[in-house]
Amino acid sequence: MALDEIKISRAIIERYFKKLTDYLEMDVAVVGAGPSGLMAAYKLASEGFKVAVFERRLSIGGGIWGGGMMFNEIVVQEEGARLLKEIGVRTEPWNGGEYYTADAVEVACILAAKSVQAGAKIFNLIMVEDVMVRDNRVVGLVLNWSATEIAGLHVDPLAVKAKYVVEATGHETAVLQVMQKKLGAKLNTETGKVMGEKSMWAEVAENLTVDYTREVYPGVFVAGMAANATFGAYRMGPIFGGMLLSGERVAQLIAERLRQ
Ligand code: 48F
Repeated sequence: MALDEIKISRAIIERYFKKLTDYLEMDVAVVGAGPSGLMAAYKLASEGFKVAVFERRLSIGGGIWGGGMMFNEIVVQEEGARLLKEIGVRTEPWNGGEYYTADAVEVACILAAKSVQAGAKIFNLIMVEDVMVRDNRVVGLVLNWSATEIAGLHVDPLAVKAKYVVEATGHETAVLQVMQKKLGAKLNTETGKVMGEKSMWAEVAENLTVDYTREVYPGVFVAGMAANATFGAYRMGPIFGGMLLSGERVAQLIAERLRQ
């Protein structure tokens, strides 16, 4: 078969632009393709909602790849192992089932594949640089290519609309930071602001991650490490069950709202 470079280019451009234009409006926009964001996308897309994930980096998976201190094994507790098994990741009991381990590469790849196959669209290399607010509610995101930021270019962004946004940018809380900076947004926390993480305390932090998975500003839910950082909880270090469970929880909360 003769290969034609222009046809190959045309195929990429046509397909990508169809995908992007199809997702100018959606039910849920997830910001950040780490474990919490990908699990949220998988669960919501599995229920038939229209979901896109915007990820600033080339690679998706966030902190999964590095396991703990770049040892690429993931540790989860029983509840987290349930979610990994559900998506088809192989887990291995450790110390008679006190914990479970999984290969970090397998977790990242399967979680991403499952969310895409469930119908979520992942847009990598796109960063969320701002939000759109109408009547004190976030109604959309302002996007730009990550490359413009890296190159320090001033290029105007584009925008998408979403009924709900999941802030899953991890320690950075990038979406909330910009909302605070540009809008002086008052968040649903004790101080009205992102409170910042405390030092490591895995047991308490894992439960708080799920508890603090909630709407923090009309239209914006926090999940994963962003939930901890927003509500001033402890960090949990290299245990990932709370991240996955927080993704599941945020999907349940948003699905309830969307069905109303
Ligand atoms: O950090 P990350 O993996 O978030 P998470 O789902 O999971 C945290 C764990 O990986 C780990 C941990 C477990 O014990 O504590 O840290 O809470 O993924 C966050 C993703 O968000 C992307 C970032 O590149 C990463 O892949 N991100 C950050 N800012 C933006 C963004 C932005 N402005 N726009 C788009 N993506």
